[in-house]
Amino acid sequence: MRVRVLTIFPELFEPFLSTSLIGKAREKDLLDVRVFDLRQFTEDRHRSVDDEPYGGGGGMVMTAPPWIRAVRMVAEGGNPWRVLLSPQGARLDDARVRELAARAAESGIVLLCGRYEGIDERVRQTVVDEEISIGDYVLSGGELPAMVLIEALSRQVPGVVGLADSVANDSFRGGLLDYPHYTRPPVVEGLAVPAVLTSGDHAAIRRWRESEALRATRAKRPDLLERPEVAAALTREQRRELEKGAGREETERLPAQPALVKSR
Ligand code: 9D3
Repeated sequence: MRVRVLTIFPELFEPFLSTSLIGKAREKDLLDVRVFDLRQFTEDRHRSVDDEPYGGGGGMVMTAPPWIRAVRMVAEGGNPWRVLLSPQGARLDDARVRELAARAAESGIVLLCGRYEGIDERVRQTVVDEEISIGDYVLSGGELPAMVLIEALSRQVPGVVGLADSVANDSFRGGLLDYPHYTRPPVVEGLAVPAVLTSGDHAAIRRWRESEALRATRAKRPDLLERPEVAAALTREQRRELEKGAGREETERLPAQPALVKSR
């Protein structure tokens, strides 16, 4: 997957792109990311990228010409999908990540990261295919949203995410929240691990996890259960649990007696 980033803060991307999953994907050539300094595409002595807004008002606006030159240059004669990270964009979600990943795999993608109060509208009109926001809160620019998008897109590239992770993938669990996880030590602050998880009964463990995933979803994100594709993916057991009505309480775990804590 080919990704090109345009920003006035290229240095923000270096550690992100070298670390963990993204770093490994780039080493394996599954991901080809290049970050460009927008100032390289300026033509004045001061390499300026902003100016005062027509019509007045506070703040500064990013000027169009460097953006337009930059987007055309980094396309390298190809036809990449051009995404402006912007508070005015459509909210990023799993469906949009998958759509964008398909476009990026096909043609590559260019990410435009704005700063200041905004970008001259003619940039959007001439060199942008789609505007994306990562949520309704104010950030200082499009750089962190671009990293969020790069990480989400990379996870859609075959071979980037390991097998263990992909079987635990949302689509396998039908869009419900995750079940609770436990690891050693067996008792933390007087709270023991649910006994079923150390029982060795794999069918019972699977049922418990399905039930806990449903309980967590109902308690924390009941809106997810309204989605037709999520409702359709419920198991018979889960549907029966839902029909019983009121949500079950979180399992209370009494302080474990040290003598009863099995070491494994
Ligand atoms: C405080 C300034 N705001 C006046 C109403 C407008 C504004 C301009 C520029 C707000 C944020 C920004 C910078 N943000 C982004 O470029 C951005 C962003 C975001 O702030 N939140 C969520 N997603 C995104 S994507 C790009």
